[in-house]
Amino acid sequence: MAKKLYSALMTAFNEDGTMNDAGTRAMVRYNIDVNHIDGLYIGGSTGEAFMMSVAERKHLFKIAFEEAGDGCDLIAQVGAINLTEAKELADYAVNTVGYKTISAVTPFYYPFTFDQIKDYYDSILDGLDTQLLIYSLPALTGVSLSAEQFGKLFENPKIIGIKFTNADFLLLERVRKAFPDKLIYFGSDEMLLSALVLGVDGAIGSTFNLNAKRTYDEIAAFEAGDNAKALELQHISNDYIMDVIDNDLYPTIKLLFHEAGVDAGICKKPMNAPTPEMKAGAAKIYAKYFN
Ligand code: SI3
Repeated sequence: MAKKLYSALMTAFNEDGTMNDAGTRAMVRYNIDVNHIDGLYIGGSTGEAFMMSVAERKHLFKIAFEEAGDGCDLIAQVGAINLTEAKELADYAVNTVGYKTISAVTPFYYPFTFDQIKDYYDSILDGLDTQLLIYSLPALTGVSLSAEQFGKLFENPKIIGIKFTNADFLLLERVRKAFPDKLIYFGSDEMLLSALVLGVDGAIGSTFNLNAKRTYDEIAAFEAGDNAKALELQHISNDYIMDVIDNDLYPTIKLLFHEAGVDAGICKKPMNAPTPEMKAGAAKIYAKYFN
């Protein structure tokens, strides 16, 4: 099966923190029309969803779905520390809007037991005709699941895989070997090549919003057995990713969209508003990697 690339969709905001629908729709279009992306991951970390109200998250699901049409796969990230809200978001995404696939971040902040985490996923899925990707991101959530624990979550047949944002390659290898039929989408863009070697099904990430072509070329080189070319492309991507992180990750990706002619709005506070220095930095990055 061909490996798939998903951009983690950004949400455009105005200076007053309200949603900028035109900007979000324009980023959906860019991903479909210019990147020819396989899919979009909507309302994740890159989408700033954890700083949005339930009403805003629902609205995001609706406009992204409307704009994308059948142009690419869509995954709605419904996870929230408030399980009632996560269930409401899942029900809305699936039954009101029509998403076929959802994802949910592991519940975070409190040190929940594994049984509580399993109950969270089973509760989100209860009564819903859908499929779900576990969103595992230990660096930000503090929640690390073992291969055995992933296996217990997979006992729910609606759970089809993992968005694996983790640099633990032994765990990745163990999960890959134990669950060959489950989907694993890797989420640390700067380590994609190593994850490809371990047999991931694709990747979901923020940096593909602008860097999709180079990443598709890397995957193609890897699949053709040209590891030297794949590594050369990963080196360039990592130079790009490091430059973007140094310039402030999410605000800079929006500034890069501006450089590409897409009015992507800005980030929501407490993320940074773009400064003149950040704008100049983004212009340099765009010229260096995309011209
Ligand atoms: O929206 C999302 O949930 C993601 O994009 C997750 C994805 O794994 C990204 N992680 C975070 C925390 O943003 C990566 O794409 C990440 O931005 C990239 O590898 C740069 O470090």
